[in-house]
Amino acid sequence: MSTTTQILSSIPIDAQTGAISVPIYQTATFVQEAPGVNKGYDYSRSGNPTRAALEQVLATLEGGVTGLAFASGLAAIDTVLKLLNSGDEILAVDDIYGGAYRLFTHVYEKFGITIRYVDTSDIELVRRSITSATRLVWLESPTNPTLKVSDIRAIAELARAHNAWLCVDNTFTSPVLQKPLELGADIVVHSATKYLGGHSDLIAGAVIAKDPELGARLKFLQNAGGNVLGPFDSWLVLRGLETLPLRVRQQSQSALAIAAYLNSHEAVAEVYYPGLASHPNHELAARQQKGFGGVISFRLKQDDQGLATAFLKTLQLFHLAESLGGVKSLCCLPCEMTHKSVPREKRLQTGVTDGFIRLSVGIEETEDLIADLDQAFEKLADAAFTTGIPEHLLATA
Ligand code: P1T
Repeated sequence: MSTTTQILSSIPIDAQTGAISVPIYQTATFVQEAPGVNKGYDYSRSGNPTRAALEQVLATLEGGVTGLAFASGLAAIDTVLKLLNSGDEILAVDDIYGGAYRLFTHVYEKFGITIRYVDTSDIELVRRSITSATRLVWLESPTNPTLKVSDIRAIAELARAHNAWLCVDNTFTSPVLQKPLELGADIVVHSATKYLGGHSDLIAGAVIAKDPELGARLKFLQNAGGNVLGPFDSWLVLRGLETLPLRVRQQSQSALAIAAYLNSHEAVAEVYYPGLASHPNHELAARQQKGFGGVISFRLKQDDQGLATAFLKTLQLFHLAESLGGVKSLCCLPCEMTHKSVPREKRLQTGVTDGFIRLSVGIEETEDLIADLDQAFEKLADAAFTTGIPEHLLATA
């Protein structure tokens, strides 16, 4: 069954009214017939029918048993971390979303959890780094923002052998392109703010677990912590999901063409996109994913923050904003935006220089997006690439 068919057929028709769109149960509580006697719901933090419909679709889509919807991607990640105890260790990919880095390092370390960041695209390094204290292996694949790809199946085996859970942040690919639970992961998380929602109009997160017992522990933590997604935003994510495969297909197709365009541009030093044959993990990505996604990063030959800023401000269809995965194309400068909470030395180690640029490709026509990049390169070309950054572009940078 295609993913679109799977999504559309797993969104329930309302049994009471036949409504084809899931009703928004905008309620805090549910009237009980007698104390403890109810129709399956007692209080919307513990469970809400609109959220429950979304959670079921999320579980189905990722091939899991339990799906849980949260108020943000970070709330989802936070809930997974609460599975750990003081003294436990997380082995995490070294190139990671800045907010996840901040939560791991500045919140959980103080509770006695050790976090070690390694390049998980190097399986030997993972093998050498995993210890008997490792309880959780944390991957983004592809990573934010250098699009590094790790071997999920091989790492799942290593994690299992060490009695550790493998959690994969599947935000960048979405279940349309990659299903980590089928590759052996125990937990998948999403910033549903991105591709799942798809329209840059909400903040949401998701956790999906394969094992019912682990799912029940996560559901307990969801209710205990209370970081749930509200009914209206649950409905928005459900509506976004209906077009997820169509959007992701278009975004991946455009991104591949844009990556190839950037790769052949004389002003570009390096393009980070797993769909390019030159990407160090291209073969693994082609095997592990059904497509390469809509995020591309690159560096200009003149790797300079001012020049990159001027370039970004010259773009018209790519809007300068945090986030990714929406229908409108976005661009950003990770060092000042999404990855500002990662110390500069650490950023530089993973290649995220001060001039490093990230693009999120939307659903505009491919040629219009390439034309937009082209006009930005042209404006910079004469003055900037030969004699430095033009004053008028830097004035508002
Ligand atoms: O923003 P929020 O919904 O809380 O999701 C956090 C998050 C988790 N995981 C990944 C891989 C992410 O990229 C994010 C959020 N990222 C951005 C806002 C960004 O622009 O990269």
